[in-house]
Amino acid sequence: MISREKHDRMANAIRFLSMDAVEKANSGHPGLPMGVADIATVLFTRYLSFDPKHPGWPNRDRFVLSAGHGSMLLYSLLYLTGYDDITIDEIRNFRQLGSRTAGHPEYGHAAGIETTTGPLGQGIANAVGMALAERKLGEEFGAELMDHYTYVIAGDGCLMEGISQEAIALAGHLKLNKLIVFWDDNNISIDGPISIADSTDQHARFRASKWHTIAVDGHDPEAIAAAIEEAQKSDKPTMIACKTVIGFGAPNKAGTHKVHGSPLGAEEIAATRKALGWEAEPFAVPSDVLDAWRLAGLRSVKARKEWEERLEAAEAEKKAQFVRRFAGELEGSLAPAISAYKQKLAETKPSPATRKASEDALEVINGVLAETIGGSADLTGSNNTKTSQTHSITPSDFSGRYIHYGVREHGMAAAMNGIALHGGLIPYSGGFLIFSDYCRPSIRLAALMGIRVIHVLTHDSIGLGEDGPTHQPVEHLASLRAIPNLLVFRPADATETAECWQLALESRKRPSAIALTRQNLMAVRTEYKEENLCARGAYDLIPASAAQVTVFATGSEVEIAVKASQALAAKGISTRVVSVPCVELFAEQSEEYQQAIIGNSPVKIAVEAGVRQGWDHIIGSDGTFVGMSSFGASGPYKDLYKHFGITPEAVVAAAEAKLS
Ligand SMILES: Cc1ncc(C[n+]2csc(CCOP(=O)(O)OP(=O)(O)O)c2C)c(N)n1
Repeated sequence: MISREKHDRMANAIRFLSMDAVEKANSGHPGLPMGVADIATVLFTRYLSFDPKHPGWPNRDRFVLSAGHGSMLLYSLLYLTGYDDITIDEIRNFRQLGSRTAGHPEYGHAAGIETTTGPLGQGIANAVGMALAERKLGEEFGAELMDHYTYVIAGDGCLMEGISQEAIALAGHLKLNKLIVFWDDNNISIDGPISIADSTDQHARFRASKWHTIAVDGHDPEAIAAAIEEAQKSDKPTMIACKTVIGFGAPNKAGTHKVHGSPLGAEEIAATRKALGWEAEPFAVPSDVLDAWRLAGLRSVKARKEWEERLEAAEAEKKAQFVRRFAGELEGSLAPAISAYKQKLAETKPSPATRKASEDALEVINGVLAETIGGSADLTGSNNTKTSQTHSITPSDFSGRYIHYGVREHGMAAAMNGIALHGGLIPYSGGFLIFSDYCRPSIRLAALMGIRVIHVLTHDSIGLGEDGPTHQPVEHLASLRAIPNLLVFRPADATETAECWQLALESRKRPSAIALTRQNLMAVRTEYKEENLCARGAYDLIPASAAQVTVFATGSEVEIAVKASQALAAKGISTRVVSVPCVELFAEQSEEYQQAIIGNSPVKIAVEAGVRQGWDHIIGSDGTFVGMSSFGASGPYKDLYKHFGITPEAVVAAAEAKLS
């Protein structure tokens, strides 16, 4: 039992570390850590199950600081509880180049940072994915191996962001009752009191989304503890509204927006030291307080060891699966299964839309990998993401492998990040390429974090036809390609689709977007090759020596390039066709390979039913681009391709014009 006095001193250690680090960095956000220090102290010293010396323990509770600007809260907690990665020097170097203590918590910088937060609303939505993963894995491996809580601290900003509604609606629907969110109800954001911009009754809102809600004084440790215990018993996710004072303890600035995001200043810090009775020097934590925190860090060692014993005692196959999946390794049988499938494709030469080819590839993949968990933002029949193995998950039955995310692309993408971060599962899901814009902030964070999530993005051009320009992506391939560390695949036929899926799955440290067509495409890869040709990003599909013309194309436009090359060849113009299923992988090849593929034909043409941006790297600024330079239009897709001049005839004419 921790006395009130001890509790206060432990919470004050967070407050002073945060204040002092922000002061030294001369930037940062002291208000939130000072305000929620009591909540965090109760959680970390009495409830959170974690082991700083074994931070990757799969059954640990997850803690997400959704209000990432309060990063010093998390860094203080990690230092105080004894994580090796966050030393007092790291705290001193808060926000400095090369430190682990970045401005906002960054996944991968230090153990204990469960996700990258900062863009408000993402963390709470990640946590929904973590809680979902916990529930799913608990169903699959049993509570003896997977049974933990997911805790979140979210601020007013997180709850104002639209993504939070998508997230809480999904969590409420799925009854993710081991998800517990502390709302830092401090009535302050940057511009001033919340009342200048929001009048939401958050309790009513959460309850309407099928959550349990509790209200407490966020500075009363026993009330916080009682609320956590009540939440743990709930059959719904719980939101605990914690009334707090931002910048608690600062005599002149507490409770105002002045403590939100600026250093307090030497004078106010001195006054706070006095007010809270804290005599220690900056960055010094009195030994009795540090000892108490370090003891709190040891609280779950026994639970962790008992869990390890249970894993050891588990049936051999189950244990091996669990260990493999949490290590993020694929089944060895995946590659042979893809090879066998490619062999079949070479024999049958089917000509489906690539969205259907993706479904067929997934049928093979999902048969081999039990860890894939599919889904769609209410477009299952259009995205073709559901296979015979992936039954739907329902609030009462998590034995399935398919999530109906509802019409919530942003929430879906953020939940997928949470699922991947949790471990044990590989999330993939479906949406329209056009609505990748709705997921973009989460896709970007997946790329920044370097995690394996796979977005199936169908209806990838004017080729979707009649739905018209609101649904026809034009700039989306270019804009996704602009995100560092994201692989953007655009396969040309069923074989390339299978290869791109394999590459996406094998990319453990980056997310993938797979752009797929609605319309049928002819097989362009007609011979079996064991090698994954898409792995180099671009390759010779139709070689030609001393080619006068080289046509580069992706996805549905490869067929156009092939037909154009045949017409040009018939006219005696030697033409090469290069398929470019993944620009990013191509850019990673050796200089020699890239040069060889780009080649030195006098005429270089790129064909892609999107904007030119990005293509000059391959065709040069004097190259010819056959694609889109405006929004699309509504009509049958064949008419649209003619209307916008993306046809074999247009490619032939462009080549001839350049050669003449
Ligand atoms: C998506 C997004 N928009 C804007 C910001 C900039 N921002 C950082 S903190 C903040 C205000 C948040 O207020 P609140 O959650 O109440 O935090 P507190 O003032 O209590 O620290 C804003 C607008 C951001 N980080 N993310």
